[in-house]
Amino acid sequence: MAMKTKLSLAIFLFFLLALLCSNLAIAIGREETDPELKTCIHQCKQQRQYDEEDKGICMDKCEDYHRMKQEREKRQHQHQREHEHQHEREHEHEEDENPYVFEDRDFETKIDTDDGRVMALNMFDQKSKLLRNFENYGLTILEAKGHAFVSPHHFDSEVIFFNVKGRGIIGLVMEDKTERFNLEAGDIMRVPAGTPMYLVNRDENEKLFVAALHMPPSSASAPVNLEAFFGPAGRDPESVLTAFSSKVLQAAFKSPKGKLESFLDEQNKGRIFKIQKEDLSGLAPKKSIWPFGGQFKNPFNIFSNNPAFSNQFGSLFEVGPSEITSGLDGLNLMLTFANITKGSMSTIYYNTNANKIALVIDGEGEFEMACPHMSSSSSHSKQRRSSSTSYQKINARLRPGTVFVVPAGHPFVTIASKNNNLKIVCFEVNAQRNKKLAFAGKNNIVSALDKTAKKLAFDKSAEKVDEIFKRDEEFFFPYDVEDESKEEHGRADE
Ligand SMILES: *[C@@H]1O[C@H](CO)[C@@H](O)[C@H](O)[C@H]1NC(C)=O
Ligand SMILES: [Cu+2]
Repeated sequence: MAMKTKLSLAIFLFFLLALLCSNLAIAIGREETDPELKTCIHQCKQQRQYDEEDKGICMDKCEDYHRMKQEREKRQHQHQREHEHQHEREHEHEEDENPYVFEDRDFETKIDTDDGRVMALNMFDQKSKLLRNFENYGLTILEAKGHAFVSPHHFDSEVIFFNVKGRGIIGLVMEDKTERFNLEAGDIMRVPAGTPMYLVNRDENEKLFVAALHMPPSSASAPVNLEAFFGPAGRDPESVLTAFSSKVLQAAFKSPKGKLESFLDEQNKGRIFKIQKEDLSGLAPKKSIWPFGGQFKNPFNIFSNNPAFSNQFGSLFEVGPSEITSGLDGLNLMLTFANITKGSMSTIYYNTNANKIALVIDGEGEFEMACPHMSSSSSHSKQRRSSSTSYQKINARLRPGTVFVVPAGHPFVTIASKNNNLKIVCFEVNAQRNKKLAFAGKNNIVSALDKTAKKLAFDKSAEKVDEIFKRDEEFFFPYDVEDESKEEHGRADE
């Protein structure tokens, strides 16, 4: 017995030595028969004092140690791989720190003149896998100074305008005439793909802000193009006609050579320019006696509906495809407007089907979202979590002009600062059958769980669970928190 112990010790020491040359060990570990194992077995056989049984035991021990060694190497390897992986992910993360939030610098300037500009955010350009659900959409924002005119143009996408601020006029061209509509704050106007249109700021001083969602025409499903086609124009804005050959222009317009070109040369005012008061009166919409007379639907004001939720902490207005007069019928799109009272928050909720593109139009605040698709171990996160949890907190400060997107299924909150109401307009795409499901508030999905499932899910009695989740307010709450430094401290102690 004593001899066998001594024997195991010898084999152990042998392998310890081998482990010290671990580089070598890793290199050869994958070979069919480990030379070390061969040597070990060979040495067992060479021991003169061993009988056959001793030799057998000796060789078994060799095999055991060999197995252990292999396992250890495997673990080391795995660890190394995981480490490399983590590095990769961290790198990815750094490159695309927060693919869900967009600031000024993420927008492309499409038009920039003295009298106005158009900024565009094409989701397709963002090239993050996490934005797959959004890549067919684009958002443009028009900012026009007093009495500015945006030259007639069309898009090859459907456009849903939302008049954020100011007083506008939109002119839409049909085959044989133009229909004009006044736009007020909160108005939604659908412009079918390809419709020639122009916009005017009918106020002399106040700026006009119009946000527009671009989406592929009904049946198509492809990334949108935010490039406008300016037709009735000249050199600047450049008319699409300038792309055609002189011969084609001569024949098409029955005009002598070069006449049309010099005619086009005369427009040099740019894509947005200020117009005269007398021109403005020529663009004023006619009072329509019969509201359903035209080809286009009148603008629909988002505030004309009762809010879906409203209390002293905020209100939420919604307009969806079921609203026949909204123009959104058949579009699978819902527009929402949240007005979160200063110092309040929206509940933690998610959309079951809709993907949300949100634009902050007034106030400041915070956005938080849980996402399981991003690495949880960013280099600056102090709390390493166990590898099984990987809900990354996406957060951002919100201010006017910030855009954030929330894919379906992702729980999130928005919080208004103590100083101002936070106002957010959202384009929710894929809105059919969508529900907003909340984790907190009067109707929440936890309270709605049946008793047994509640008990099982939390490992607490259903009554205890209800105590936490029961709440009378719905959807908007005060953002009441204890001293923040205390909260941080509590977390660090965990
Ligand atoms: C937002 O809510 C405030 C009350 O908190 C109200 O005075 C204001 O008119 C609302 N604004 C909009 C645009 O609904
Ligand atoms: Cu995600």
